[in-house]
Amino acid sequence: MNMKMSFRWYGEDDPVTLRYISQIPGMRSIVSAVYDVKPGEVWSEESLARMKEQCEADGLIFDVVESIPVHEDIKLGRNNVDELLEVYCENVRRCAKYGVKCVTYNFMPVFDWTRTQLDKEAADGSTSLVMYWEQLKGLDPLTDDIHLPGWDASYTQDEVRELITAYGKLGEEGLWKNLEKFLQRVIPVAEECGVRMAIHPDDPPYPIFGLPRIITCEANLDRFLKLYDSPANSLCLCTGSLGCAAFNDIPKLVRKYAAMDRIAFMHIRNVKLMDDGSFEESGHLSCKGSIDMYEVVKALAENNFDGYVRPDHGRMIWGEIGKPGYGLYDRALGATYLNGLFEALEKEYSK
Ligand SMILES: [Mn+2]
Repeated sequence: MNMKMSFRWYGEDDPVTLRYISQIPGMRSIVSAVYDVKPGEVWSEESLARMKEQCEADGLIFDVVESIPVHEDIKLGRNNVDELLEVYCENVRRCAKYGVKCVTYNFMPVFDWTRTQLDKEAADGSTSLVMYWEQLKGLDPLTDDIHLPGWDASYTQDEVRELITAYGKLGEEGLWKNLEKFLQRVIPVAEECGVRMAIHPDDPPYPIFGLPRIITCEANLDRFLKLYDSPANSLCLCTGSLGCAAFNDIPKLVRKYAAMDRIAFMHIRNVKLMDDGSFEESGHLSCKGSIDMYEVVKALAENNFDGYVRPDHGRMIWGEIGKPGYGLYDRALGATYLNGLFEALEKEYSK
């Protein structure tokens, strides 16, 4: 097949082993990261070499990194930004040295994603991540003690308040400016070492608690790609993140950016949108959510997409216990479903 099927692995502490991942039909690549250092620190070559070896021992290729986190001070454009950008570039070079071809990152202020519950039970007993506006309403992180699931617990409430205030002052245009500075510095390094940088969209793709969000919609994706016109400056197009806003037409976006060869990585999962803008993560099938997966894969196949694909979050099924969204079973079912769609559509469009 043209596309490269991949699976996220959280390293040696992940209850899902590389051996199990290698048993999923058609699995090729591992998406991982070095987890024992903080953002803004250099990744050790030993850790990268070990990751590469471990994957190869199970017949898998470690060639996608998700993610090299961007330090808040880079996003905020604080005084130490040059030093932090140099560390970032060094990490890209080191990843490339150990075979990595694609590096995912995001430019979301403070929180990588927002959900109100990680184990919402469906009628069939499976559980998944959800965001209900009803549960968010009336909460103000500047005055309340909020601990939403998935938020970095290493921040104190005061630190969170300080960051939220700083981002409020920075605003969207300030964040765009700092993103451009990041790209000007990092993309030439990525080009030099044969890596495609893939920005992950904001999840969800609209402001939360007044924090600016910029990787959200077609106009902003266009603006982002124009900031640095190079295949090394590409998208990690996450159908579930962009798809939890009704204003995003996912197959249309996929078709457009695949035709421009500006998608390096596809995160494919489904979400079920509610009338009030709330959403539930659902199984991967088209019939289970609001996104038509046949149309998404068709848009890729029409454009001979040969980048990376991974089944993004799955539900917890069959009694599995593990990291919410990142169990083995439902993501494996997602990969198998996607393999079927890709085989059919790639054959259809390569004729
Ligand atoms: Mn994603």
